Amino acid sequence: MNNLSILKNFPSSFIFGTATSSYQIEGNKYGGCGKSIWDDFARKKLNGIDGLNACNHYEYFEEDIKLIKGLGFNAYRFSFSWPRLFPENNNDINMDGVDFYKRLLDKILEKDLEPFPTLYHWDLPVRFSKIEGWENKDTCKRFAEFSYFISQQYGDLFKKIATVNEPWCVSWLSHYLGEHAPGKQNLKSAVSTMHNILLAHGLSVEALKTNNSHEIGIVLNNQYAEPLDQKEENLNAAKLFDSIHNRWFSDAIFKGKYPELSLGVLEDYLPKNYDNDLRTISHPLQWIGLNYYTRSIIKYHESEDGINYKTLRGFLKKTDMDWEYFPEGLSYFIKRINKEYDDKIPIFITENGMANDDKLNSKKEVDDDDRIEFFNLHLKEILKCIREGLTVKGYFAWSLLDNYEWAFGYTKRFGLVYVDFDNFKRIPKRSYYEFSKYLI
Ligand code: GCO
Repeated sequence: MNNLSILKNFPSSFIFGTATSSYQIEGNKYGGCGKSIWDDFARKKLNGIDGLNACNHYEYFEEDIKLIKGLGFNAYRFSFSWPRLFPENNNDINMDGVDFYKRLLDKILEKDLEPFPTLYHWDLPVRFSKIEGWENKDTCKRFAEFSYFISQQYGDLFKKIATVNEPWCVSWLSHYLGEHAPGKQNLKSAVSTMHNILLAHGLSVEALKTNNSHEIGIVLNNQYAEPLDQKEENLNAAKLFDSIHNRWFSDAIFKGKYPELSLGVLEDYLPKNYDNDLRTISHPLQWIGLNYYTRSIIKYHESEDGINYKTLRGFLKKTDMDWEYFPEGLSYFIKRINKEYDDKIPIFITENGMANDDKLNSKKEVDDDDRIEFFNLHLKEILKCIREGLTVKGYFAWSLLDNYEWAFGYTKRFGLVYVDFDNFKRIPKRSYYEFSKYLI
């Protein structure tokens, strides 16, 4: 049996928390929430499996915050839902929504947890589809207004705030691979979104800066690129994957430029004078969030559009998403941030976790030993980084609850807490008790 006794070795100042996102847990049928691009996508592409109910966190949030406290954690990462706050347009506020996040933040603070809110975790109000969503710079401006609103409304209730969650998913996964809303498969759409979502981040930083007390960050997801073998074509393919998936976003944010390798294939699709925006995109940040799950094996594969690679799965142990366990990648990227971008910036692992085929046993318990192993292996890497003097300051397990796993609907369970989606009953898994055993 695996355990998490490693937790005893972490410095007392290290932050442990768990992360969620609005669309995945809240349930948009409650509290006057408006529709997002995910409702539309679910209707068209996912047989209507959507976040209508999700975990009904809207009604169960007090129980959920208690559950976080019960883990011995001291922080909670969640996201604001733009369509909940502005269901119809950017002027008419839904007061139920405003009240909901006030009650949520009050509860978080009452339990002595540090709130780590995110402004955008993919639930773009569906009305923006009419103007092509993130392909249109107007959406970036509206996002800056939304950021300002949040800062004005709740700014004295949190310190740290993240602008955008995983710009790669917002752009490449959703506009080139077509796997997430809005489900486009078009290189031009993808590249303009890769730029605009970063511009939206930069404008959001400017809007948030009107409140001096914020510590502003962004959350990037990195995936390790393992070349299939040492053949030159595969080595180069892995470099291109890394450049598009990872470096595009971190180079822009930390260095104010896009990597040459990516520009070689993508520059033609960028808006004219994109250079000017890079100054806005690279405003200094106070912290950086890193989400890490797995690696991909990369093989050269010629393609008409110049994206000459293919991703394969390897032979390491896999999670229920078919993602390989590759904990070494986590320390690799922590090191990269400190060595290549900024040796002082506080790094928070804002997501890490696994889907497991969890089932209730005869005692109505969930024994998720594989998840405990997964956490243990990744925490080991983090501890190594701390001992090397790297600036990693916190770790957020993805996720508190089994929830709506996007295009996979409710079939993939990532939670520390099992959810019965028929009646919203929450049942802590063994991994939950492992954290609390060492942290309380
Ligand atoms: C992410 C996503 C989460 C996913 C998780 C597992 O930020 O990648 O924020 O919403 O559920 O990553 O796929």
